[in-house]
Amino acid sequence: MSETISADAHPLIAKLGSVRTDWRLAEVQALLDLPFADLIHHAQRVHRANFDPNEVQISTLLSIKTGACPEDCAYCSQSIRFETGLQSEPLLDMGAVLEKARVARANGATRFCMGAAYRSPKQKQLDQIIEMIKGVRELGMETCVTLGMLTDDQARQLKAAGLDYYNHNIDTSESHYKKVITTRTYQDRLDTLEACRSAGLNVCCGGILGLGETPLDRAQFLHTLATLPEHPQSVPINQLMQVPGTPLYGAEKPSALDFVRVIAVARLLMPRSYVRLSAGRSDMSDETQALCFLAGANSIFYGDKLLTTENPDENHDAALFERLGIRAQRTCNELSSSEHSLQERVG
Ligand code: SAM
Ligand code: DTB
Ligand code: SF4
Repeated sequence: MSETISADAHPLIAKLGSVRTDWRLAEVQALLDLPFADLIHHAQRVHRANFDPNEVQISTLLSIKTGACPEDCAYCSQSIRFETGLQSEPLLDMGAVLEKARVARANGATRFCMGAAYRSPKQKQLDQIIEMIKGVRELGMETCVTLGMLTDDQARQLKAAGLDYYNHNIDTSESHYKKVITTRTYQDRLDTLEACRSAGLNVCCGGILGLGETPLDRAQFLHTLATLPEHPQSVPINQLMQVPGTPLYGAEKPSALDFVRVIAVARLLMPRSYVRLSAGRSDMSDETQALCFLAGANSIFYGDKLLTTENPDENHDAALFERLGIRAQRTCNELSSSEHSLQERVG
């Protein structure tokens, strides 16, 4: 019998667990290609070294300005260029936003994420959103907004207002990005991410699988994330929500196992970041989601709506958490004890 070399003796495996921003593309590809059992073993090992493996952070999304977006992102229901049948809505008022935030808090969310269909916000819009951020923070929740491209000054204003996270996704590899979006460049995305980082905001940055990308695109996408000057504190991995009328409607879906592999490699590349199992859970079995948690995903969007598309209903998620013995992470300082919350049901 020929002598086999232990996979654990491989220099790449031996280095797993340390926080690095100098990953090589070949290393990312080697991780994506590991035998599935080895990949999950290492991802779970690194996950346990940094997080409670039975705890998941809960965020809730609200679209505060819907549709009529001038950008041409080929996946998006909100672009003005595609006939998706979406009803556009102007910026919500403060009362409506706070009402939704209270409900999300009562349901166990500790972070409230507000999304707007802008290319970039105008000062008047930013001023209104800054008031919303302050209001949501007063409820004791963490805040996240996603408003498109920001200048350095806008990022600083958001930081001064107390914003916790700015979401801005790179979506895919640089070369595939050009095929999905023509109205801005990958460098535009990287510039906004840098504006947020230098303003001291926590960065939430990830992407979407199922945009017609190749395995190399997925490796390059993960490599770009993991070689940013600092790892994003939160890394949302979305599966495309296919919207009739968008160019990517009907695109090939990633296999469940390929999706889990990407989650596991994100966990290995960015050991201390929250990896969010984001859009697409309504298309996934409970078993696929369980594998994602095993692979190191530790955050979800909770609530039956994402921005404009569906998400699993709260009862289904509460039951899934219970079956898996997962607790919702408690970081919210003002949870109401009398309300019927996910925390109380499964915490
Ligand atoms: N307009 C801003 C922007 O694009 O930066 C913020 C809102 S936009 C809806 C936020 C993110 O949602 C996008 O960057 C994209 O990654 C994700 N997204 C949009 N449509 C999606 C879909 N159909 N499926 C999965 N993710 C989607
Ligand atoms: C992210 O990565 N996923 C969220 C959040 N950031 C803003 C958005 C998902 C949107 C899914 C499509 C929709 O509901 O319109
Ligand atoms: Fe506009 Fe954002 Fe949708 Fe692109 S993803 S069309 S920028 S709302």
